[in-house]
Amino acid sequence: LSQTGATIWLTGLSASGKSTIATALEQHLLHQKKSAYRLDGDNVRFGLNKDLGFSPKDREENIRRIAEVSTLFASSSTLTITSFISPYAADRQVARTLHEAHNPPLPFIEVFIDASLDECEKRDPKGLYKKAKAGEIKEFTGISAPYEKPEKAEIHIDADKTSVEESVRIITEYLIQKGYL
Ligand code: GGZ
Repeated sequence: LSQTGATIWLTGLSASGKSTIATALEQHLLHQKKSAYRLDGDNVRFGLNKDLGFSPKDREENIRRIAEVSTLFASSSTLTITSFISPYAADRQVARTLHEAHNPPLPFIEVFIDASLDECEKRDPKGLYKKAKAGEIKEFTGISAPYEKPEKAEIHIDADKTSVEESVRIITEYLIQKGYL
């Protein structure tokens, strides 16, 4: 394949719009006849990682495995899009380092889907914030568990003010500029 593999690593709160943007981006890339694959909770947390919950240790292991899998996909020349909260900076760094240490190094593009907690709580599509505030869900990111904002993300999207289409455009412009697309 002439295509370069890369991992596009979305990070952000629950209800920030990660999955919607990841799906739209995947569709866009497939329409461009690029090999693209999306990893998200639906195909990872219910399968490979179904033994894991949401304690700090389990999230660390969740992200470690996803980092390994995304490295495999990216090394097969696939544009790999991951869509996980990945709240800990150290765990995201593990994912980045794994890509950089690969031979040849694989591009790792961290994309911060920066929606305010206020906005996410307003959206609350699954009622999870409401349950977390009522104490029915423990260790919920943003309420009773931390989210460490990225400080060196390649792309920062102000998700309160940016449409899904515009977000896809921002990411694809970056990929083109870097020669990955
Ligand atoms: C955060 C939780 C939790 C807790 C269940 N904290 O909005 P969703 O529902 O569809 O996406 C969230 C998803 C987060 O899984 P990740 O694998 O992305 O998390 S991490 O990267 O931190 O390992 C949410 C649901 O799972 N969910 N309980 N306690 N989100």
